[in-house]
Amino acid sequence: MDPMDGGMRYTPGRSDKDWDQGVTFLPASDNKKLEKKRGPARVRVIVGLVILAAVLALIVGVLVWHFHFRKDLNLQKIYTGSLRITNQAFVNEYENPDSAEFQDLAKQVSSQLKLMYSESPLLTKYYVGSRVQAFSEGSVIAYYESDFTVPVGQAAAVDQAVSDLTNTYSSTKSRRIANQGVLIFDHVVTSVLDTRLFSNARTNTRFSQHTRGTAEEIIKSPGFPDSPYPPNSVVQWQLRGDQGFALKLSFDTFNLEQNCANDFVRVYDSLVPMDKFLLAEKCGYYSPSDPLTFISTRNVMLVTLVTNDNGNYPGFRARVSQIKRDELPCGGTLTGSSGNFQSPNFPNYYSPNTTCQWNIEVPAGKFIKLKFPKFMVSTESCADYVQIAGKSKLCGQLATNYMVTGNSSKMTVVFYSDSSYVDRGFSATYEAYEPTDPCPEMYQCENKRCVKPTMRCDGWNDCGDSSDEKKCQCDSSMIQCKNSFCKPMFFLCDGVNDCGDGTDEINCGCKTGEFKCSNDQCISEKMKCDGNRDCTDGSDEEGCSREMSCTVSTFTCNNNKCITKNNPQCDGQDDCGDGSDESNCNCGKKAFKSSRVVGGEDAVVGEFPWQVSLHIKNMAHVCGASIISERWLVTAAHCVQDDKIKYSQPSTWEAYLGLHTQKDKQTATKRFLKQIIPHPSYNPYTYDNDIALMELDSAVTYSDTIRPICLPSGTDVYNSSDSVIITGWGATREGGSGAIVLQKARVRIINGTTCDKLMSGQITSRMMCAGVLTGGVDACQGDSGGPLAYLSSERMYLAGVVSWGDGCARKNKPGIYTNVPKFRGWIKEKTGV
Ligand code: 4AZ
Repeated sequence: MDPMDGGMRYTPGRSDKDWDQGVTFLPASDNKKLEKKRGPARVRVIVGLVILAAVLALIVGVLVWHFHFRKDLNLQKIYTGSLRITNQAFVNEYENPDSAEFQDLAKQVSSQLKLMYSESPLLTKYYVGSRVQAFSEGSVIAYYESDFTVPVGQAAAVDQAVSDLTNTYSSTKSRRIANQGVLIFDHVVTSVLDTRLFSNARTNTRFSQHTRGTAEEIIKSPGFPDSPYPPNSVVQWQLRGDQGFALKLSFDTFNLEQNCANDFVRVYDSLVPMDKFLLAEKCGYYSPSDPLTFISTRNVMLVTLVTNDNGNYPGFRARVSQIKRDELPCGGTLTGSSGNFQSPNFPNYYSPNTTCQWNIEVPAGKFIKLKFPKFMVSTESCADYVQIAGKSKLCGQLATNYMVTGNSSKMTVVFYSDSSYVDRGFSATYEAYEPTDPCPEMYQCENKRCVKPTMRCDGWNDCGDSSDEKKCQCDSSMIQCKNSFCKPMFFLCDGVNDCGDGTDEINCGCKTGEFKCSNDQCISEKMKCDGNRDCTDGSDEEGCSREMSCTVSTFTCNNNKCITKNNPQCDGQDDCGDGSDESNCNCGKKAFKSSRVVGGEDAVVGEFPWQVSLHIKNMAHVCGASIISERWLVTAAHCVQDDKIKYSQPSTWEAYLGLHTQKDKQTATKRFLKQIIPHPSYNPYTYDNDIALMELDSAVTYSDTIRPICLPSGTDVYNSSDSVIITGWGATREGGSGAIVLQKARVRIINGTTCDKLMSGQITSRMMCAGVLTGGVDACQGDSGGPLAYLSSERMYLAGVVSWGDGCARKNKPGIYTNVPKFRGWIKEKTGV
């Protein structure tokens, strides 16, 4: 029944006649009667109207959904692919998409692709069309894009169908598609095109270039070097060489945004962007002295630059030349007692589809020890690998000087790379050893490494597998752990389980002046409620009366969410949900992906681009400082205290940024100071709150050698034994003279309680200690104000500021540093950073 007839529409009928008349002529005053009489009909009309409106709304809704939203439920899917046409010969005209020859062959390829997809009923339904993008030699390789419009729910099935179908044509066995068409295809490969490469929101540009003979062509990001690359762009460079050659692409400048999710360059071993032939995706900075260099398999390569709407970076410049792949050393026979070899193109990226085999043979009766000073072989599930003596495959990044020992005078080493994701490769050395004495005059670890005999039972894991610390008979200066480890005596009862079995922490109790944590750890009473989690369970910060946002042991996001994880900032994970823990992360990275202080070594140029040298004007280096923004430096308050010289006056100072060698001041960036803000609570007697801020008279421009260090959050914690780096031009021995070249040294965080004991109770919670307690490595005079840097999530954080110490590099006398997380709020308040 039509619902409209259910009383919604009023058609006067015979039986209604009287009622109708009565309605018309009843006196107005008899309203009640009127209502009573009209009641059922009026309700029916109202109900009818409501239902009518609902039905109309439903119809409109269905139509809107059908014509508007339904189309959004379809996805545009683009597959890029390549295939080899075995029964055609390449002609030069195929390089020109406007030529009749190109268009003729492209048409044939497109129609045969259509036939190929028609072999799958599913693909036939959603196939839109194919476009041939390019051809290259061999016999003829066609590069294409195929479009599909796919309902969302079918996307995975279509991916699978494309993959299944192309697999049947992927073998080297040529097939004529459905026995139709004249072209015979093989090596059909397809990949889903990354959606970032075909977003309509981006401007698309494509360049083609053919490098010939010994010529060297240049490709540059748009605007380079005069202006930054444009936002929201996809730029592609299709690169070709002559037949029989491979292409070598060397980026001599590469300066993109740090975050590859925003801007990136991809290099493909193909003429279309296919993941199967993706050699690398790169962003950030690479040094001209250590250029990124890629080698193709054949005479084609594709470079893509994808940018989003923010970030203002110079871009890249790369040289393209031709090489003969077989001229790169790859494998061979190696003899003699020692020697070395490396992956092709090392230390630059090895090429895809490479297999090299080295046969090493040392004098009879000796065994082979193989060491890898550098080993970086793409980690994609060991798709690329090094295999030694037919045993398990090595891949990924191995520790420096990773070692493998053989038990014969012969060894084979195979290096294999597949079609995608390349890396820098490896360098290797081999040497013969006496089977009876594998570590002459050294201690042999269980993992076969050799370490100095003095490293045995010294409390540190030098072997990497702790075997140098096992079965130790400790002398009286060491704690004898039950598990037979020895640990330095000052680790006794310091609240940290250094032995691993708790021996060093039993029967400790807590002494006067100490606070007992809920986990029985003892810490200095001064550390209770100081805003740092000194007890590993954080119980020293519980029940504190101070007002805090979230708690002291959490990170407060912009959206007021509290993150309990340690050091959540800039770790690549959006812990806050609003990205606030991942904002302002363009810091703490050196420009170059290359890789005084007492006991240190020369830094590499640009390795610590936040390091500043503070000079008294026209005189010499006095203190260090760290760049935290284009305008602000952090240094030590004791560096800016007046004595005979007015150190507190900005006009006293000149700051050198981007300096490496004190002799090369003229090449560094010099700035004068606008203001100096020492911490108001700095105590010149105790060195408590030893921190100061310096504002530059004008902003600096960041470069490869000038960039900021990250500031830790107020809640960041450093655990004892964490490794940190100190840098400076200070004295290289106690009482000695300053360094010319910037020095770096690695020290470890020392537990606050231990340190307070070693420093006779002079440590406050605004200080932290770091050093090597056996002595020999430390900051020293002239390093003050400089950074103690902590590496977290591949960024360096300003954990501390060099402050004071009892001499330099003395045994059991760590260096004392200002605890920067304590001053995070103050820094923000004064500088806005
Ligand atoms: C100084 O005088 C100084 N060993 C800095 C650090 C240390 C000692 C002295 C730590 O600048």
